[in-house]
Amino acid sequence: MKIAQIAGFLGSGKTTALLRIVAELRKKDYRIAIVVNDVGEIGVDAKFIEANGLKAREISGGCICCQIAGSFAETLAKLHDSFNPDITIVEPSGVAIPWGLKRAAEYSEAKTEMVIEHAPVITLVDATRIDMLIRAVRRLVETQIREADFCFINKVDSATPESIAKCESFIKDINPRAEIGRMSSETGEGIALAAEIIETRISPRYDDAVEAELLKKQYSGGET
Ligand SMILES: Nc1nc2c(ncn2[C@@H]2O[C@H](COP(=O)(O)OP(=O)(O)OP(=O)(O)O)[C@@H](O)[C@H]2O)c(=O)[nH]1
Ligand SMILES: [Mg+2]
Repeated sequence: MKIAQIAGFLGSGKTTALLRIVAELRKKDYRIAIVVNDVGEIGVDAKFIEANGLKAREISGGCICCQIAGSFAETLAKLHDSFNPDITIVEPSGVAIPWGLKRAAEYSEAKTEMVIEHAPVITLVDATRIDMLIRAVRRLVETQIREADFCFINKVDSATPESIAKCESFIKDINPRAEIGRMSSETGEGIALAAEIIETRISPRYDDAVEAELLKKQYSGGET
């Protein structure tokens, strides 16, 4: 089962983008499940989603990349056994750490007969709030960018060219490896690309050594 996570700070547009990306993937007849980890209010109407032929699960009560990694793994195992999705799209909470989520997803292999494969980690960066993000939650946003394979500058329909450029240089500084795209759930820009990335590419499995390296970069404070 392939796991695709769409990371990004609170309100960065994850749910809106996820629903559009799922619609795109559904055109190709994939079996898709959605797992949403809401720390606050519920953002996705599970009944609505299921009426459209998908499976949806909500997990609350903590962050699935750390505090409740076990219930996340359990949920994935159950989804696998009952629905056997080709792709499970995960919306982590806005404060989740992508590599922690990879590790948590792999725990599910101990719970049933299944193999987890990761789609590229996609991180959304809200271009309309880039100044606030840099000012107020810089460390967290840096981590989400550093651990991404692909960063989408999101909400480009209502961001200024200056904000978009600022996002781009912020992302490049933190993670020169990451590919960068633009997204808008309003105009549909970037949605087909995100779906294609999820469909056709894979990202490495969780690796202690890689995480240690990422943490070292984060706490050395030298590179930003
Ligand atoms: N202009 C614009 N607004 C957007 C876009 N995508 C989402 N929004 C708006 O941004 C707000 C947050 O969107 P959500 O999709 O709920 O964001 P989220 O990241 O899932 O939020 P949390 O789950 O609360 O962290 C909503 O008011 C959306 O309508 C976009 O592409 N352009
Ligand atoms: Mg959401």
